[in-house]
Amino acid sequence: MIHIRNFINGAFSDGSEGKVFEKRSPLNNEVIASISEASKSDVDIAVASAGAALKGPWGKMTMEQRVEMLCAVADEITRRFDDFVAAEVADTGMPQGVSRHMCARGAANFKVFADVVKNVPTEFFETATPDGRGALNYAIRRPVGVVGIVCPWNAPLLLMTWKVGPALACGNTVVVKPSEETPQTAALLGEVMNKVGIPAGVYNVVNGFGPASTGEFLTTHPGVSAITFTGETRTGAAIMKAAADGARPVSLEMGGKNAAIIFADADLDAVIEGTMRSAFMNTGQVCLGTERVFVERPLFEKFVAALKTAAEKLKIGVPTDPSVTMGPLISREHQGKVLSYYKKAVAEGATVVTGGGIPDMPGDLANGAWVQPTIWTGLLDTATVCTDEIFGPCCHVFPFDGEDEVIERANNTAYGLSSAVWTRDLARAHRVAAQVEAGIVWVNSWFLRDLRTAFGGAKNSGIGREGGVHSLEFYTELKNICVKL
Ligand code: NAD
Ligand code: 6OD
Repeated sequence: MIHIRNFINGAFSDGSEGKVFEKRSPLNNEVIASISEASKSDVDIAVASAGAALKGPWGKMTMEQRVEMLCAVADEITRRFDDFVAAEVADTGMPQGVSRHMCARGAANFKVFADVVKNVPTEFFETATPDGRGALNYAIRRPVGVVGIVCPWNAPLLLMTWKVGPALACGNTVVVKPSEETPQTAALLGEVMNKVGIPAGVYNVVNGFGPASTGEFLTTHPGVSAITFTGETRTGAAIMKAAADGARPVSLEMGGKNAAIIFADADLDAVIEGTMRSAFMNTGQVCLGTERVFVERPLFEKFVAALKTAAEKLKIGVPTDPSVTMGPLISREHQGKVLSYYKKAVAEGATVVTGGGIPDMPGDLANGAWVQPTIWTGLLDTATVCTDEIFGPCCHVFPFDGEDEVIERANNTAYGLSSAVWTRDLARAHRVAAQVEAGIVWVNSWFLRDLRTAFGGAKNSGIGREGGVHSLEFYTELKNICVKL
């Protein structure tokens, strides 16, 4: 069993109150790690260290020096890639191939934002003045300060570095609160930071829970100038309330109940491949994943049969087996939640096309957080499993008859994170994509990411956009300087 400590002011430390919590393996529910919980005073020290680093060595570096260091962080993540993958796999249970894909983003998130800050243009205006001499206006960007980063468990390294990368590239310092379920990669990143010589206090990690624990201590801390969060919508709302004290900016990436819209002219093989990934990748624990699948009626039966065949070919098992394509859920607690939705679907009259229960697992794996990939048909759009975010390997497939109808039905949700539209008719693809209420719409693809593009959710799925120059809007203060000539 390993022990994970907090990383504060460049050093690993146990919590000052001596509190420790356990992390259990998703594979068999055995305890695999003990984690030091940061106390309120540990969070105070972390925030103070971040503030001091901002005024000290980090704040005094040129942008070029910072960018060079962040590229070194990316290189060191790549050098220790197998360690990151092993840590992430142990925490989450995701198949190694999935984790390798996710962890590669850990390095990319530093490289890309190092590039973005180097190349960002600024605005400049020549202004007329009454005396005819004129004035020059130009804008510069300054860091916002200490950024509090609160992370979820489903893609721990990717989602943490997606915030840490741009925050540091813009000259801020950070205090990160990893999910209590996935503390390992945040700790490893502390080792990386020290190895490449990032000054103490620039990157801090405080472990713990949400309410009345580290998450709340961090988000209510007056020394934190901005808060960026990824997680459930109701947690985001609580964090927004905390940020209101001190009128601090928030960036919130939250839940989804995303729709795929599949027209009968779509390339069926591509649609099945894309829908398999969007419904079942990472055991359905992807915020951008598809839990509502709308299929144009002429293709409906064929699509359901093909998706069922493909889902039944998923190989469930331990992540270290390279032939395994689906691991367990994150925890027994989450398994209970997902299984309760499997029951509700049946109670509300769903036809279970495949799955609906727990797979038979040998030996101690029977204690793990396994569920079957599950497909339903036959429910109304308003059924509980068609409206709540489940965050498991499941989807409901509905037939539809027309473009206007499907747009209305796809938009009939409180969420608005992403959507995937599948058709060979380009004009229709543009029409539908423009009308779907979501921050991201993929056409004939899913989870194809370019980190320079805007990322975020509409409606209850988010507030603000990050990615490329949009991240600069959150992680910097834009200052206008007006020079009278
Ligand atoms: P969660 O909201 O339960 O927890 C996220 C983090 O917030 C954890 O670190 C938790 O300890 C902390 N937290 C909880 N309550 C808090 C409080 N009151 N104050 C401060 N911190 C608090 O989410 P989760 O279960 O870890 O992740 C799954 C959810 O995340 C899903 O809803 C999923 O859709 C969403 N998600 C969204 C995106 C996106 O980009 N939109 C990406 C990944 C996951
Ligand atoms: O690709 C990203 O930048 C991103 N934020 C992905 C989110 C995945 C959610 O599970």
